[in-house]
Amino acid sequence: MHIESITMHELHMPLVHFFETSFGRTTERRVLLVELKIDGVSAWGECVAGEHPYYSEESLETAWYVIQDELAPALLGRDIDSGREVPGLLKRVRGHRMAKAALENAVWEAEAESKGVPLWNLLGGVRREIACGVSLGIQNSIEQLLHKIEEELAAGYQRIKLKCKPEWDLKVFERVRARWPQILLSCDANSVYTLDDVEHLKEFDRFNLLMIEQPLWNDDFYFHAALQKQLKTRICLDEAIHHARSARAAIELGSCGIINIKVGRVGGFSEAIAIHDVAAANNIPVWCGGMLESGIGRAHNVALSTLPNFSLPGDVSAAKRYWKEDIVEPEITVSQKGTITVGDKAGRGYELRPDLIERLTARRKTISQAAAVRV
Ligand code: OSB
Ligand code: MG
Repeated sequence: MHIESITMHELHMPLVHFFETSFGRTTERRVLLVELKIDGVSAWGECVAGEHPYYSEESLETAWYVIQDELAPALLGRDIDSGREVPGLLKRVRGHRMAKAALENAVWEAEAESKGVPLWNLLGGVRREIACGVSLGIQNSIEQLLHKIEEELAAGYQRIKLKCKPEWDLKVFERVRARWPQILLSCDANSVYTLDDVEHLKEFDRFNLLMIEQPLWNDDFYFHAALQKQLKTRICLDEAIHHARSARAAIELGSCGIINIKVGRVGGFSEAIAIHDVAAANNIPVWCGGMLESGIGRAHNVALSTLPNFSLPGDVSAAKRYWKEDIVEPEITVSQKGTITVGDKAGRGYELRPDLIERLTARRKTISQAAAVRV
């Protein structure tokens, strides 16, 4: 597979409902897509970096720069056989995993297309139906949240995750549990608590939560291990897990009982699969996280979720929860039993809508071999 050119597309996509976490509220996504021309055919990847470097150090702008100046030049003109070769080619650049993932995942798409197999199959998937949950942001009122939960449960979702922060935690869980004592319920703090909150976090044990996601610092798993010893509820790490080695360290330390795998956060499908395998070998269940993706990133998350150890419902939910119109067809939908089914089509499994992509595009840049200098 010969990599001929790389085009970055920045799309502006308004969310149907704002999404609020402990680090702020998002109303419109700026989505960075990469299009790789490989043997004359386009393959796509999504960079899940946010508008601001709040969830991680990366942002759309850092990804734009590093793809343009560092990563694209390392790939252009190469002849490769597999997505698995991409991490090695990009290794010299430290970090910037979301930018790297966008490129690597596009190569996996191309590989699946060229072999005539579905992407999920190429990744090592074993199930045709994946379990879906929802991530519900902080709302303007608890009543509004209860109303949303009711809607999502009626739509069939198998697990409800609540974004939380001090002042939006215990009193919220009280109300939700009073109404739904049995549902699969979890929470995600996005690193908002510290060790001063240990007594407060112990109160979470009263609510029979499936997990508490990333309660402490984004770069920590040492103090998460200390916290886990004091909690009955399992800790799930998200932000802190960057690769298979950190997953192994976190598991050996006892920092978590569950791992959230986001393909962007870990630098691409190869590393996501490696984390999946480390977790599986240690009996730690994983699930697929979300980053408010457009159809391309969502389709990739669906494919990844078919691997065997993705045994808990992921944050992989229907496109209509985020977008009035999504850029792939058929629309990604969730069944009444809270599942998404994968098909037999080669590659991504969903077609692009070029006219819509064109309409949503705010900025575009093509990097071709001639312009790229490799030292
Ligand atoms: O921590 O899982 C997170 C969105 C942006 C940044 C961080 C997170 C999230 C989500 C969204 O929870 C999940 C989704 O895409 O539905
Ligand atoms: Mg999270």
